[in-house]
Amino acid sequence: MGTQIFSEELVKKLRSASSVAVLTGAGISAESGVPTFRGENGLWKKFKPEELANFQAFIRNPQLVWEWYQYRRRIIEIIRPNPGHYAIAEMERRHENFTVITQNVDNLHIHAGSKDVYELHGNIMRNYCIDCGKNANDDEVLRCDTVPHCACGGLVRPDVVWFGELLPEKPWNAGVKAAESAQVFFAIGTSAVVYPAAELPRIAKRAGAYTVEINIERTELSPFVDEVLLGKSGEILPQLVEAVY
Ligand code: BJW
Ligand code: ZN
Repeated sequence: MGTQIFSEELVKKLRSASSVAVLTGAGISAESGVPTFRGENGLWKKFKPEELANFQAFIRNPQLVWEWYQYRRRIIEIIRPNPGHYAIAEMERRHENFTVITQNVDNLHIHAGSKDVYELHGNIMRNYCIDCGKNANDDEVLRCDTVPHCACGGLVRPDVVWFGELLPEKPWNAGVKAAESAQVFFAIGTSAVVYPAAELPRIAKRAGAYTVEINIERTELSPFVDEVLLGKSGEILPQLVEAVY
């Protein structure tokens, strides 16, 4: 683990910031053992997320899509937050306003103790009926190997946001508000190619935030931020907490 040197500017800005926001993506959970969607160790080499994570795919082959989610639930059930999640929870305790906006569906920020968490793309542990909208979250559904049916006969789907679907209004609005008011904004472990989530760091930048990207590689967002910290979030974030507070 190399020792990360942080810019004076970042340290100073963080020390005096009352409003800080972070946008996280699959990369923050990579060190916990959750495969990312894209990039080097992206799990979904066989399937592009665009091919499975959409409603048409579910209607065409509900069993395939259901199995993909069951497979991922089995991973998510047994993993734990990593030092990156814990460092973010620690940062929350140091600022008056601290918002976690996550594209992840894995609950790891909550498990790490973050309180102000907004899930832009839903939550993999919840399900609902595509016909009547009723929630279907009992153990039986979560354990089902074959795609479950609701009492009304409708197919049960995971409560996540697929391509072409609108993001839930409350977390999206909260994310925009946090981006607009943050003095420091972090984009962590996201390839920043999926919109509208990828718009948030840009909104923050335009509103005057000091924007910082943490990623193991440069992304489409890198040219737009004030500072790129290259490396694993589970290593950089604890060092940042150590250096700043
Ligand atoms: C590390 C690390 C370590 C690794 N430390 N870093 C053309 C242009 C613009 C937009 C569009 C377009 N055509 C269509 C659209 C819209 C579309 C979109 O953005 N498509 C683009 C892909 C082109 N967006 C939508 O459809 C959204 N809805 C919408 O726009 O509604 C309006 C509308 C309505 C009707 C019609 C049309 C529009 C919805 C998007 C939903 C995304 N859903 C998914 C699945 C969620 C459920 C599930 O989990 O299965 O969300 S897709 C998938 O991608 C998932 C993720 O949240 C999302 C983002 O991925 P993320 O988190 O960035 O992960 P990766 O894997 O991409 O990146 C990981 C990063 O971590 C990498 O950079 C690594 O380097 C790094 N990393 N290890 C630090 N240790
Ligand atoms: Zn139903």
